[in-house]
Amino acid sequence: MALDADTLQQLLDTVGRFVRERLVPLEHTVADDDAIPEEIVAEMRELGLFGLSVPEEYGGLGLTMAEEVQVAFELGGTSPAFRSLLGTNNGIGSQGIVIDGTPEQKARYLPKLASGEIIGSFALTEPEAGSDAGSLRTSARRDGDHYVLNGTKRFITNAPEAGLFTVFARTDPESRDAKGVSAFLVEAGTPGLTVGKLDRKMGQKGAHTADVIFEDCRVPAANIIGGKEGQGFKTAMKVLDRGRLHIASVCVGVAERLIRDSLAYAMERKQFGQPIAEFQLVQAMLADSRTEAYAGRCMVLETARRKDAGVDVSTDAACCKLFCSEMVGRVADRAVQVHGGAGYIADYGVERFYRDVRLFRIYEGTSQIQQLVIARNMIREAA
Ligand code: COS
Repeated sequence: MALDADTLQQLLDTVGRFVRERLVPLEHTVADDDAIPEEIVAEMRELGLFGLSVPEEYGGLGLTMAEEVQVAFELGGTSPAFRSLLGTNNGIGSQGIVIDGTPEQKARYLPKLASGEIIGSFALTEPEAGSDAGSLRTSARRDGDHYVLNGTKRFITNAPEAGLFTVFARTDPESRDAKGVSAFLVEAGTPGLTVGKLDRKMGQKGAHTADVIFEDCRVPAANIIGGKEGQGFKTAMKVLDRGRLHIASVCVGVAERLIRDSLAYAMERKQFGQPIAEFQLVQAMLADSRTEAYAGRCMVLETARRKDAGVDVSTDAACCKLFCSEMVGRVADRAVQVHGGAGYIADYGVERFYRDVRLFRIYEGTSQIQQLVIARNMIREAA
């Protein structure tokens, strides 16, 4: 349900204040420790940040997409690792249930995801299946009123923290493509499920990924999302359509943060007797970044509003993810350039953002997959 304008503004102000006053001061610590302090996680829970997109009847805030992207703009104002921890509960770790789950699955899991009592995780990618998501090999063999899962999932965000995994596995052993794939809800602690060691990543320290391994892991048949085999790939695609829009909005938020930092530095830093912001070549970098971030903000808001109106935004969500993730890469590069030597030194934090934003062009569909989705849909519409 859409919030009234005042309530939405209050929410955005509260999240903005939380980001500036609680999260920004901890950015270095979180990167150094590769961990988000427990008291911060508790505050996130109190603010309802794990349940932004979960319907109100299951304890979430039930935001519209247009409202959610505005919250994500605010969350982009700090290290992406913070957003990553609550991102899966609002996106790929819960939306399979919200979109396609049975009433029982919704009632059992959504309240815990909305409150942040458990962390949700999305296990699609495998050692040999990433962009070609339909080719996955993890198998799910029916055995009485259970399925037996075997296989390995790779680079799974929040796997070490997760209480619930949405796992994609092949229920039709004869199939080789998307049609034989089903989605399962697998609780952490189920015998046969293990999480590998933490991946050592380029950036986003504090956010964790790891392998998830299934060895004769028995999952109740009631935990197949929607109760039907063969629907898993479509569930994944619907979840990713939404996730791509959310990631695009985080990219806009991070770009705006980097622009603020770059402007502040350029107005303070003096060379040749004046602030470097007075130099037109520096101004060009600031202006280009501002223009691109504004374009990203507009396209994300427009796509979110159209999604709320019931329009199929698969193509536009891919456009948003493609443009905004590439855009924030350019903005981060210019931010390093405006900061000069300081941009390369860890103490200033800009180099950390430069590494952090690199992931946006890769996960939830690479830029090349977005291009492919956009062009395929264009051809389909024209035919
Ligand atoms: N919404 C609903 N259904 C969708 C859909 C969407 N956005 N996209 C595809 N589908 C459906 C198709 O309609 C098709 O259904 P039918 O068989 O009934 O016609 C089915 O899903 C298979 O679609 P398609 O033939 O297009 O599948 P492909 O195997 O060719 O794959 C791409 C398509 C490449 C687009 C897909 O594999 C993809 O998005 N890959 C990237 C995955 C990704 O983001 N990985 C990152 C890791 S997850 S963090």
